[in-house]
Amino acid sequence: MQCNHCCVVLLTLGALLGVHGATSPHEVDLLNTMTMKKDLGWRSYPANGWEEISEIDDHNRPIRTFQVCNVLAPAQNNWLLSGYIERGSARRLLVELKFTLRDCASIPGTPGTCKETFNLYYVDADGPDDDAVPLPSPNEPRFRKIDTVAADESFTQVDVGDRVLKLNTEVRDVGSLSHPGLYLAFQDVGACVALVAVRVFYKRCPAEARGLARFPETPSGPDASALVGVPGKCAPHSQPEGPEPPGGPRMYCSADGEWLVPIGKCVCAAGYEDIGGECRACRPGFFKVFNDEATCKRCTAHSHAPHSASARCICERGHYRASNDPPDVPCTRPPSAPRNLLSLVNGTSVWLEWAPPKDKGGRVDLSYSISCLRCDDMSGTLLDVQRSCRPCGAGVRYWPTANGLREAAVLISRLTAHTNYSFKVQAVNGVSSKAGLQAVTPVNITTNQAAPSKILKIKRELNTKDCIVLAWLPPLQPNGEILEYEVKYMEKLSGNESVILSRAARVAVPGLQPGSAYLFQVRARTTAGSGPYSHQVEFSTLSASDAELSPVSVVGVCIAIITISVVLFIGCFILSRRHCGYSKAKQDEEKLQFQNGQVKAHGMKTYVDPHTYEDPAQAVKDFAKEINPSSIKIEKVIGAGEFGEVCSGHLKLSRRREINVAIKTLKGGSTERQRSDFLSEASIMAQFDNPNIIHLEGVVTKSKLVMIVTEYMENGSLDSFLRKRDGQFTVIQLVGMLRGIAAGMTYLSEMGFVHRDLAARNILVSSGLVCKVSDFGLSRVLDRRPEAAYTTLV
Ligand code: ACK
Repeated sequence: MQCNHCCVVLLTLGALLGVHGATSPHEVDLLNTMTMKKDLGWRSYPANGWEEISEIDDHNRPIRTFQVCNVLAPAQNNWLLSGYIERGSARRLLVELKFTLRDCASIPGTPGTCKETFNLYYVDADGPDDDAVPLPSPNEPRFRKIDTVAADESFTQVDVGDRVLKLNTEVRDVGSLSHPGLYLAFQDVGACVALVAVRVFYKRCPAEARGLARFPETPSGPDASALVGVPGKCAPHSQPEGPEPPGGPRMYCSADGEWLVPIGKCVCAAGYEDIGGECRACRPGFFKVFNDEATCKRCTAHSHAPHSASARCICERGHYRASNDPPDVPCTRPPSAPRNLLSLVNGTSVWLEWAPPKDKGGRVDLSYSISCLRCDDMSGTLLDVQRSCRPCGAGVRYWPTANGLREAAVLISRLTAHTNYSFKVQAVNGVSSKAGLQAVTPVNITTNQAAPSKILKIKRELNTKDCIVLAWLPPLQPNGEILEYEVKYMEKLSGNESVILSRAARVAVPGLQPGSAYLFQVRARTTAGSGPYSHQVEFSTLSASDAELSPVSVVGVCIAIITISVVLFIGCFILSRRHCGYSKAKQDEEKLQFQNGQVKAHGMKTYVDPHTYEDPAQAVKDFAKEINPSSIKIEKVIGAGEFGEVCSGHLKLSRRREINVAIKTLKGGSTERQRSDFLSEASIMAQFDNPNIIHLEGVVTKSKLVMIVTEYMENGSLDSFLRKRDGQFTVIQLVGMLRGIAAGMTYLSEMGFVHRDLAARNILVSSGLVCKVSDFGLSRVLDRRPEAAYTTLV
C-alpha cells in the first residue's frame, strides 16, 4: 500500500523544520541531503520499495525525502543505497538520521507484518564505483550492519492537520574505518518510514593556537573513547620549552572534537621576545639570552649589541666575561695591583700583608697569588737582579696557600736563612686569565738567622741491656751549620731525665737500666740557637736474660759509636774550655761528666755570670771578640747610654763586607768600676745567640775609646718607634713583634737568665720589624733559690 498522505506530511515537515546543515566548528559534513543541490543518485532495491520525493522549499532549498510504507504486504525487504561517501582523514563517522515513523496502531487494518524499525548498514569502498558494490542483502558479508533504528521518545511533535507527527533524530557512529570511503544502506522490512534528512559527518578538533604552539585541525580518533595525541608546531623564532615532552608541546583531541590535556609550550628563541603571541627580534642594544625569558633586556654594563635579535651583548674592549659567568651579567676586568705591600721577616719566615687593589674590576671573586724567587744578587741593575733569581722550589710553605688566597696576607715559611727573596703578589679575579699582562706588586726581603727545624725521624739502630744506639736524619731546615745534637732521654718509670750531646746524627746512650723503657727527644743546635725538640720516641733496653742471647757484635758497635762520639766531643770540649775559662764553681754547676767515655750534661746550656769571675776583664776576653778599632767607622751619635754616647757606624768584617753597627762608647774619665760594669754587658751579650736577642759583634778594649759594637737596628727602640708610627701597624704586625719578644725571652729563660728590665725602651726594632731584646746592663744570673725575687723598673 502506498501511503500518499504520508508524503504530504513529510514535505510539510521538511518545510516546517527547515533542517538545513548548520554544523558546529567541531563537525565536518561529508554528506548532507539537506544542502546537496544536485541529484543524490541513491538507488532503491526493488524499484517499488524506497522512493524519493524531492521538493524545493520557499527559500529555494532542496528537501529530499525517501519514504517507504509497504505495511500491508508481507515479507518486505526494501533497500536504499546511498552514493559513495569519501571518508577523507576521518576514522570514525557519525550518521544523523531525521525521520518519521508511523506506529502500526495508527494505520487501520494493518496486519501483524507491520514494523516500526528499519536497519542501517554500510559497505566499505575503495572509490566511487557503484558497480563494485554488491546487491544489497543481509547475507552479503560486505554489508555491515550499523544498527536497527527505531523511533524513540525524544521525537519532535508536529501538528499536521488533525494529526500529530513525530520527527525523530537518531545518530549512529561507524568507527575504525580503514577504506577510503563507504556507502550507506537503509533496509526496510515493512515499516512506514520517511527519511527526511541524512547527514554523514565526523568530529574534529579545529586548528588552534595555544600560546606560541600551533595545533592543526585534527579528526577525532577511531572510536568514541580514543584520544588523538597531536604535536604542536612552534611559531617562527620560537622553540619548545625545556626538554619535556621530547616532541615539544602536545594536546589530545577527544572523540567530541575538543582539545584536552595540553602539555608543554613554545617559547621565543634567544634574541626574540613574545609580543602578542609572536616572536619579535630584540632591538639593537637589547638582548635576550634564555628561551624562557619574556622580554629583551638592555645590555648590561660594559657591553653592547650592535645588531637586532642579539642573544648576548659583546664585551667592550678590556672587559671580559669569565667562562662560568652567565651571559646576562656585566662584563668585568682584571683587578689592579695590590697596594701597600708590607713584609715582616722573622727568621726564615716572612709575613706579607697588603691592602686590596683599588679597582676590583667589578667582580667579587677576588683572590691573590704569590710567586717566590730566590735571588743571589739584589744590588745590581734590575736586569742583574732578575738574572740572579730562580724559582723558590717546592720546599717553601705558604699559609694558608700560595694561590687562590682570599685574605690579603700570607705567611711564607721554610725559607733559607740569610737569603734574598723577591715575592710578587698578584690580585686575580675570574677574568684575569683572559687579559694579557697582570698588575703585580713586588717586595724584596732578606731572611735572617733562624734556629734549625725539628728533627722528624729517630730510629733505634741497636739495643743491649744497658745501651741504646739512636740515629736520626738532620733537620730539613738546618738554617746554618749544625754544631751539635742534644739528645734528651728519660727513664719512663722513674722520670729521671738526662741529656747527651753528639756531633753526629747518631748516638749511643750507655748506662741504662736493663729491661727498661726510655723516652727520647732530639734537637739540633746552630749558632742561631737550638731548634725545637722532636716528638718523643720510646725504646727499651733488653732484659738481662735477653741480653745473654744477644750477639757480642751489638755491644761492639755500641762501644765503637760511643768511642767515635767521645773523641769528637772531647776535642770540642777542650777547645771550648780553653776559650771559656769557666770558674771552678761554674764547672761544678754544669756537672759535665764523662761516663763510659760519653760526655753527659744535665739540663740546658746555661749562661755564665761574668760577676762570678774573679777578674771580670777575663770574662770579656773569654766571651767577646776584640775588634780592631781601625775597622770601625763612627758616623753619628744616635743617643745617650748609661756610660756614654751611642753612635751608629760601619764595621768592616772583611775586605768586601761591611755592615751597619751601633757603637756604645764609654765616656772618658770613667772609673775602673764603671769600665768593668760597662764591659760586663758585652760579656753577657756575647753568650747569646738568638735571632731575637741583640747580637754582639765585639768590643774595643785595647784603645783609648772603649766600645761595645752590636748589630744596628734601623728602627731604634720599640717605645719611640711605636710612638712615632702610632696607628700604622696591623694587628698581625703587632702580634709578630710580640712573638719575637716572647721568643727572645724564652731563649733567655732557657739559658737560666733573668733580664729584670724588660720594657719597650729595651727592645730594638730592625728594618724588617724584627724585635730583639737588648740592654743587659742590669741583667743578673737566675737565682735558683725558690725565695728569690726581682723588681723591675718601669
Ligand atoms: O730609641 P732610640 O733611637 O734607640 O734611642 C736609643 C739610643 O740608642 C740610646 O740607647 C739607640 N740604640 C741603642 N742600641 C741601638 C742599636 N743596636 N741600633 C740602633 N739604635 C740603638 C736607642
